[in-house]
Amino acid sequence: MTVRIIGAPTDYGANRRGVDMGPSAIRYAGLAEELADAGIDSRDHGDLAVPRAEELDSDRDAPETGSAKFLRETADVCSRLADEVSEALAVGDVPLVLGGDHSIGIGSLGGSARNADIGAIWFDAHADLNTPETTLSGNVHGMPLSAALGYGAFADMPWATAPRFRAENLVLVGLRSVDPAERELIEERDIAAYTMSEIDDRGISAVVEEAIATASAGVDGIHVSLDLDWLDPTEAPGVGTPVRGGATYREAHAAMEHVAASGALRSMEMVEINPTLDQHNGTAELATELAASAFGKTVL
Ligand code: DIR
Ligand code: MN
Ligand code: MN
Ligand code: MN
Repeated sequence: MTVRIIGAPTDYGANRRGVDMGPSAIRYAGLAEELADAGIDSRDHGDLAVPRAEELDSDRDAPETGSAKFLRETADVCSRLADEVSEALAVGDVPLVLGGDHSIGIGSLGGSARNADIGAIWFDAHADLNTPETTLSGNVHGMPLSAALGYGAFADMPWATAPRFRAENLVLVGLRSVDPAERELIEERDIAAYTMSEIDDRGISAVVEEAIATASAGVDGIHVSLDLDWLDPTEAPGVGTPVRGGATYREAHAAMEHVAASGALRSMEMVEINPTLDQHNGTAELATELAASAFGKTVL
């Protein structure tokens, strides 16, 4: 197995500048070395070209799509990202996408689901299930799952929908900040969702084992999306939207180890790292360690 590293340095989808430096921060933290030390082969395919937000007009919302900032630019980057991800899979590589804000999940899911049925585990404080109609922020990083599943205005955006990904194979893990409309959607579509309270009660291993079973049921593989704000801000302060009460260092590693042990991992992404808000690049360093665990690093 070769891990193909693909950088997607966007910040179109987030309301604070700095997540576009995520891919650099993760590479500088030693991702390739961390993987090599663990005996994991990787190849870095560099970054997608992403025009800077300052050079664009931020309020180019098309009226038919409601409120979704930089939607055109997001569509462009995600279409190219989906191509890269699906090309990597076609030659047998496992894509590891480095964000960037979470809107790039639209491209990762789209590429991963192009030639296979997939499930997804979404490790995140947030549900990322807003639509252009329900969003309170206009930030597309709060919408990638609705985009991939074709909800709301996304139903008419073929670039956004992941062809072979269905809600019954989506599992949200670590929720602690959910908007009212997202709560309704989770209920309505019967989406599997675990809050931090459930992790407190049942333990991370039981929850993640169940999540893997649900996500991988009847599909060819799973996409793992790791929003670093899933972790507690004491472990991962360098993120755009920190929420207290997140996963611990050990819980995060345990979760990734279960992912590795499942043998179902098809593609992965790590998003929302903002080195300008970090302490000594610690959040990116943590991300490199978690990637190694997800791809099978063991102590003995
Ligand atoms: C909020 C925050 N639900 C939104 N979402 C975030 O803007 O839609 N996602 N921070 O990562
Ligand atoms: Mn997210
Ligand atoms: Mn989040
Ligand atoms: Mn986000």
